[in-house]
Amino acid sequence: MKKVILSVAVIAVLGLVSCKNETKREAESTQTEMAGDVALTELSFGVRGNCGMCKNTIEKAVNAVEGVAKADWDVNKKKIDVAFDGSKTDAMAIHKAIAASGYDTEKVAGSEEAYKNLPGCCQYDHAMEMNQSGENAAESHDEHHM
Ligand SMILES: [Cu+2]
Repeated sequence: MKKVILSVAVIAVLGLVSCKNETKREAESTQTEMAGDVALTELSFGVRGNCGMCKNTIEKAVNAVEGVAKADWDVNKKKIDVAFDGSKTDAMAIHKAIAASGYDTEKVAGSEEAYKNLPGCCQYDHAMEMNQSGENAAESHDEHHM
């Protein structure tokens, strides 16, 4: 009989404890929204170049400009897509950065000095057409797709 009373007491105590623990504290969901996301300016323009190494050089030059969020040069189209924070930089600063790395853009001729220091395969033709469709190279050999 004693045992029964004891176990009832134990259960009662446990019950109390667990009740205490379960006091629901509804964490108010304070979802800090990243509302401060800056609106980026997107821009595409022609840039001459030959190959994957050119791509690295050009994109590196653009990414080094403060405020640039994206730089993607297309080797087939001879064109770059950039996105930047317009409060930190502007299109001309990006053209100049590319030109300083040795590459011609639609607006600024590439630095001759930097051009001379480019690897031989990267010394593109200054008469090269910019902003190409990019389709000639890719679609003339349909059989080779994937
Ligand atoms: Cu190259």
